[in-house]
Amino acid sequence: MNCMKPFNVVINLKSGELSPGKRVIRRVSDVKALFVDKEAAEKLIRSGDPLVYEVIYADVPEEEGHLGNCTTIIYPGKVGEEFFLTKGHRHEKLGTAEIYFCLQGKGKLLMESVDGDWEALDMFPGSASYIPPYWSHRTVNVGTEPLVFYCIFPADAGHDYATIEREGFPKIVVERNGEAVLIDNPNRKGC
Ligand code: S6P
Ligand code: ZN
Repeated sequence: MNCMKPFNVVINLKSGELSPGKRVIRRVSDVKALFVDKEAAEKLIRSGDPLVYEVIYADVPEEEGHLGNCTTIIYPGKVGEEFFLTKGHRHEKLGTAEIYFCLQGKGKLLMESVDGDWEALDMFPGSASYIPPYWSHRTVNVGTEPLVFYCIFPADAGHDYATIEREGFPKIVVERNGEAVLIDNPNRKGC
């Protein structure tokens, strides 16, 4: 029997710092393949390779029955005209859902179902977005401040990054006349 003890983590609702937690960081060089404008990505890498996002995980066993939880902080910025984003993934256990609770900032949650439907939900402080089973998900910071959100998911859900790396999302989010606009992904590959 698993006799793990209950525990708290403390989340700073403004910065997204989660303590104690385990941090993963992604710079432009880690996500450059996701952006359409490769030249702009290389230029950013040469000029200091800025941080795109951080994920801070609570220490929970990646086992059935547990709930993984973490904060994600996406910094404001763009590669060319495309806003900073997360790699995006679907869960290895495709039949697992997730909730994203936005604490700070302004974002778009892009999703695609295994049937090829797509959706984009607005993220804003107080929004709690439900990602159903069988939907891949990527988050985009469309504001000028860090986008901070808290995620809860089955701890054994796993991450499949390869499918999205290979195919891309149907839409990308770009800035046009000061607005965040969804347009077709010119690099989208067939499924
Ligand atoms: C995990 C959950 C989030 C993301 C995080 C970073 O299932 O969806 O914790 O891992 O927002 O995104 P990504 O695509 O780099 O894992
Ligand atoms: Zn997920």
